[in-house]
Amino acid sequence: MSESETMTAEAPREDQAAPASDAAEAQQTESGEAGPDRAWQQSAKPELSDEERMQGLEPEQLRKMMYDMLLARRFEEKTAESYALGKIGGFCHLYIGQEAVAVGAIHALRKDDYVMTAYREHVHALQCGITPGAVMAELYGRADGCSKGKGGSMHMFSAEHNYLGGHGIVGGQVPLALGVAWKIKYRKEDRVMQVYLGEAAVNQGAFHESLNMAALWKLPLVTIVENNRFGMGTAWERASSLYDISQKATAYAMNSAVADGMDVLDMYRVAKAAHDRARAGEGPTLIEARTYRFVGHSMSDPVSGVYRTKEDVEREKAKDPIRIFADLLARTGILSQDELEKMDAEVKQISEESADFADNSPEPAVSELYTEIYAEENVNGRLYFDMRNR
Ligand SMILES: Cc1ncc(C[n+]2csc(CCOP(=O)(O)OP(=O)(O)O)c2C)c(N)n1
Ligand SMILES: [Mg+2]
Repeated sequence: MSESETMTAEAPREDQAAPASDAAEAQQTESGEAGPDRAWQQSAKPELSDEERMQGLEPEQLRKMMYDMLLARRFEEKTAESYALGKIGGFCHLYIGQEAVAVGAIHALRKDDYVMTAYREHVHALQCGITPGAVMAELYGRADGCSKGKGGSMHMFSAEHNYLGGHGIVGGQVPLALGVAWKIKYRKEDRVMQVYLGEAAVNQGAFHESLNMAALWKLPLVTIVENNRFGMGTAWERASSLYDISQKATAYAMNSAVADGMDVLDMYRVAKAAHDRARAGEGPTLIEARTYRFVGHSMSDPVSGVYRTKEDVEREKAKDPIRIFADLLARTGILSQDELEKMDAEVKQISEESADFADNSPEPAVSELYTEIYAEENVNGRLYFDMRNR
């Protein structure tokens, strides 16, 4: 990792010395356009050749990254279809457009590392190795879902895959992840805790308390802010006095980096460096992944209209992370157009099969209502909620 990508309070990054007046200027922007573009100019994505971008990764792993992003996209398209048919109920937030973030960063983890995220989580769950069938069955609220059909879209979980959810309270997962990172250090394990959150959560108190403690105790916590520019319908520059999220790390003398969240290899590069530091006992890193969602906030929000225009979305779609990576793999001879199409047909088939699997999975038994809760049944068949009568 080059010097320019990390910073501590002692050694601020040159490219991120954004004057306060810039933030004020960005705030005056009504459309949300000027802020993001200006901020990108300030951040440092190094100019790399194709070879450097691929970081010596084996062709097989590069193809797997492509496969995972394609599967994520097709799986979520199938999810949207099933939702429209009424097979999935409740809240449902899709990740379409943001695939490179979780796919790149989780490829840079080992299987025994932990992942935790918010409610836009289907792809993180898949990437941790939960099968498409178990994720889709969870979306359908069925017994074969990874949370036995009791969690739904926002509360997937799998201890077996070190996937710790799936959290609906904005920012609520960050202190929990801090606790896991503390556990890793306390037990002297060689593991990393990777936690994701949306940009709208970073002005919450719990985020700052967690970062401070993680830095103070040099915990192996890698915090990835998925900056997709909107918290529901509120543009980031209308909600925050500071545009550049990675700068928040300076308050805690913590390493930080900006990653191109539309580039799976940039995500891999930045995350890998953060994991190496965490394993070496050098403490936490804050990563700001700049990305964009091509779909509405949730299934009940239109793609464009009120807070962003159709043209805004179309402009960002030109940076589709799947297209960008497919072009790289084609021109370097790693994956031809034909091979890509075959791969696409395969993941579409898997997505269809996951929906069939979910359809055929039973509803959870009523008795499941009383398991995995913070209470136990007493002799009268009533629930103890405070455990005092045990
Ligand atoms: C504590 C809390 N406040 C408000 C909400 C309602 N809410 C759900 S999603 C959301 C926007 C969060 O945006 P961001 O963190 O940027 O994540 P994104 O949806 O863009 O992935 C809000 C305000 C909530 N779930 N929890
Ligand atoms: Mg957001």
